[in-house]
Amino acid sequence: MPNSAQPLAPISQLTPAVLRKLAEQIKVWGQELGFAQLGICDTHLTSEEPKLQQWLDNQYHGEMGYMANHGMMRARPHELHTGTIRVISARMDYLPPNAGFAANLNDPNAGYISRYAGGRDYHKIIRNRLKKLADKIEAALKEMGISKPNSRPFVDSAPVLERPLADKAGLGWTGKHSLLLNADAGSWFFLGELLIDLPLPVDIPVVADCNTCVACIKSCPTNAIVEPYIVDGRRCISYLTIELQGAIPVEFRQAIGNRIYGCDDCQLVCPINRVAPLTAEADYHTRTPLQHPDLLTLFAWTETEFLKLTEGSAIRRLGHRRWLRNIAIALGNAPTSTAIISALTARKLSTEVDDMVIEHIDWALEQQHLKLSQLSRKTQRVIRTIEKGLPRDA
Ligand code: B12
Ligand code: SF4
Ligand code: SF4
Repeated sequence: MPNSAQPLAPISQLTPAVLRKLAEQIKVWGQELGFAQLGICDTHLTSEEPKLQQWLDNQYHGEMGYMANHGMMRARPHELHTGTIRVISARMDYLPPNAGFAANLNDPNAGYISRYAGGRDYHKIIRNRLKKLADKIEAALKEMGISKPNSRPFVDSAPVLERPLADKAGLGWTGKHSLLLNADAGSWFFLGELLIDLPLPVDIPVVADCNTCVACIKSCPTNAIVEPYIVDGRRCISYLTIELQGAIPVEFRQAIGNRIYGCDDCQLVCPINRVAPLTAEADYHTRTPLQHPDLLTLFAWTETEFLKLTEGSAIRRLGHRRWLRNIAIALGNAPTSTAIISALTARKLSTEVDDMVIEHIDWALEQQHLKLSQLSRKTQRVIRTIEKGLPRDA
């Protein structure tokens, strides 16, 4: 332990051997902090820039203005946080136990909530853990008489290309659905990163690919994976139900089915996910009211109930209005029922809806009536057939 009065030496004093040992130690700390894996890469993402530009030029970001706002900073972590020379990329598993994917998707009277969102909001959890990792690095360097590194944690909302960085840091390879895949863990994990000015040794990217598989492309309900590795955000149910502020285009409403917050289909059909481990974080377990929830119960929540029952969850940011918008679509897609028609009609009169929500309710009512008349026409035909063909048993 150096004398506390002594000035600390600069980071440049660290030898390659010490940095190698520190990198190993950082990965151990990462696991102790609940991350499934950590990897280290440099900040050069130049080869990603034209692909990102093309994606933006194609308007695939839709209303996500934040994707276009920062120019090419997303591909330049050193511009985002000056001095950065390494990115410590981290992944954290979120697959909850008893996910019940098939049972939930197969029940049109229940809403489906993407399994990353049923528990506590991951942003805070991951940022806090990355901050703790930074504190451990700082303490270890101080112990060696080296000055404090300059670092900053990021997760999701920052203008940085997290998936390409994680790919570079050896955490997995990019699947055709554009998400990061890990041979031992599938894709049910979040990414986060610590930008830092320590010249740590970098990891080697994983060489693997999807081979001839195209399951995710074929299964996407809205054909959002327009080419292998390229997602047109505007078509993705995750964008439509979470990011989009206004009306959901009519062309996608039936395909959305009962998905009221996000979508997991491209991950559900992915063969690599067969080996995915369950999360060790109880905070990511799906809360009871959000596990296989009855659509009519959710639709009846007042704004106060919505805010209370989604406290601490990412869903809260959606707001009650868009929550009702999404559920209205799912109700329109549900089998015809007088209870649904009554609930939709009653909601239209509540003070909690605006024109945008009302338009979705009207669409849902139209779908319900359409199915009702189709059903009654069919039933009428059956009755006529019985009367004609089976007069004795009619
Ligand atoms: C914007 C965004 C979205 C948008 C757009 C999605 C998209 N694919 O871009 C929407 C709202 C649709 C979305 C949806 C989802 N998202 Co999102 N999203 C982001 C965000 C904020 C930015 C992604 C981005 O930079 N897109 C821009 C485009 C250009 O990047 P890209 O898709 O990676 O494009 C690259 C490829 O096209 C590649 N490319 C082009 N040609 C080729 C060819 C080859 C051979 C290869 C290898 C690559 C390649 O080059 C491009 C540039 O690098 C990140 C967090 C972050 N800050 O990075 C999370 C993130 C990517 N999302 C995440 C998740 C979990 C989801 C959902 C699963 C959520 C859900 N269940 O509803 C879905 C999955 C949809 C999907 N298949 O992508 C996780 C992914 C974790 C993982 N395992 O990879 C991230 C990293 C958030 C996090 N911190 O954990 N998301
Ligand atoms: S999340 Fe759903 S809608 Fe989006 S790309 Fe994947 S399968 Fe398609
Ligand atoms: S479903 Fe197939 S093509 Fe899509 S990401 Fe998984 S392995 Fe790759």
